[in-house]
Amino acid sequence: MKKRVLGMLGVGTALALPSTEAAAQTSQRPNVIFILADDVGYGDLSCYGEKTVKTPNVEALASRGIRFTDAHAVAATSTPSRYSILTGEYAWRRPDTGVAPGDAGMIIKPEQATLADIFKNAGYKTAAVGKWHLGLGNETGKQDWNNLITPGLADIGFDYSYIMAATGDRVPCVFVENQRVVNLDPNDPIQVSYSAPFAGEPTGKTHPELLTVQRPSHGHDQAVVNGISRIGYMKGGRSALWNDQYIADSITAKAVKFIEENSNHPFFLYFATNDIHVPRVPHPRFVGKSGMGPRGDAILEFDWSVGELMKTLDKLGLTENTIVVLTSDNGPVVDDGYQDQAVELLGKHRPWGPFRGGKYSNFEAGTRIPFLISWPDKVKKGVSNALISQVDLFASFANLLDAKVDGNAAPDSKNLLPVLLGKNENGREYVIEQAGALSITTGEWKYIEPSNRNTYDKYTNTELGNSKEPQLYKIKKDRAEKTNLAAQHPDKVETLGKLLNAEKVKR
Ligand code: NG6
Ligand code: CA
Repeated sequence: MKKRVLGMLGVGTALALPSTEAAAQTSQRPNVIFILADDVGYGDLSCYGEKTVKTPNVEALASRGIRFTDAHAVAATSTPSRYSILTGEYAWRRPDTGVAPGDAGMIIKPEQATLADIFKNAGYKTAAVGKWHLGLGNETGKQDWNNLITPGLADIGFDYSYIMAATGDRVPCVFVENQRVVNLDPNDPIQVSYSAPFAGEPTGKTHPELLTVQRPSHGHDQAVVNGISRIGYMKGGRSALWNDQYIADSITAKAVKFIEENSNHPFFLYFATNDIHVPRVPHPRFVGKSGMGPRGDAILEFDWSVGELMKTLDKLGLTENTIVVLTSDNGPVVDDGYQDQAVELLGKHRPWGPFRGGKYSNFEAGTRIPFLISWPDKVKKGVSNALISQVDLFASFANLLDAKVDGNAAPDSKNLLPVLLGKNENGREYVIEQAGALSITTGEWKYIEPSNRNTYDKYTNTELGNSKEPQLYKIKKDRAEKTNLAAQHPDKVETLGKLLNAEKVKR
């Protein structure tokens, strides 16, 4: 099937020029780096007022760019959130975008237009490095991990990829570079299953004595890899297993190398960290440094990765003409399934900032995420209170690159380029967010649709924000969603409910 990206207005002209001139034109285009943290909350970064953990590199980025205070992920978990960033489509429009197992088939179909396609079609070199979590191969459970895994990231716009298939806590625990498992010994092939254990292979449940590095607090009792039990079963591939302490080092090194190799060519780097997702096993040089155990230490490690990328840009003279977007896929969680002392050592730290809920929640902390953008050449530094959603990155960058996008692509993405570049604060009229139920916020008001789902998750200690009754909060003032005003403002409930329902039936 044909891709839905039709071509680039600007590139057509550039290609018609003599090649040196064309190259010069191309070289003026800004490089773009997306740094997508995992589970980093609004309150986890010192540039958002956090006092316990210092994140100086992120702070440096914030101080030379724009810090958004009302930015939203589309969903309160990874897979749907990432799906929406890369496709410009609300994940809840598709039933198959929930948290993906490690053997999920490709969720973004090769015929869909992606953010990476936009850049690639504009002549950029494109790369995805780090956590993927959007499936690989044609069909769930049918991948051959011992050969070229196809379709893969090359089919959705990435020239280069070095990824973890899913998450740190899901098998297979290997890096996949350009759709092949790294360091695989053909005599020890990998098998993966999400349905049944492999005969003779120990699991966390059957062999807890093997859990020498971290034990689960809930779930995570299947394959044992590096003294940690995970989700899913895996056999073989011993030479290919990642070393948990070195994940940040490995992916940061690959990202740095990609930048270095493309210093003379515009590039788009999608850098998705494993930090600070569970299992949190930062490198020993960060261990004990935050005083908050592995969760805090992983925040320091994340900050280090950011610093390495920025240092590389500085060294290559690329800082001025590189747009860096830093954000997180969903809100924070403290105990996400391992006994890593995150709860015990949290102290006064508030990962969710002034908001209620957290990862998995319809309450604000689930999807109100940190969001920074810097482009020293063009963007004045400051703070923006504009209402924006990650789903808008697609149309905004398409606009920056003058890309002509087919009408069916990125249906939910709005061009907010002037807002992202700090020219004004005319953000969205409303944003829709997903955490089981849907909610809609105008920045002023927030409405959470009624739902029969659980109100509380005892394992992660999360208020999920579900209620059988409609909920209406004056989110601008009542940031902790303390007072449900639905009964006092039935008109607001009706207007927002109608807006939400109209969005649901679109397309
Ligand atoms: C949950 C996992 C959690 C995390 C999450 C996905 C259990 C008990 N919990 O099911 O640890 O992996 O899925 O997180 O298995 S996300 O940030 O990638 O969406
Ligand atoms: Ca996440």
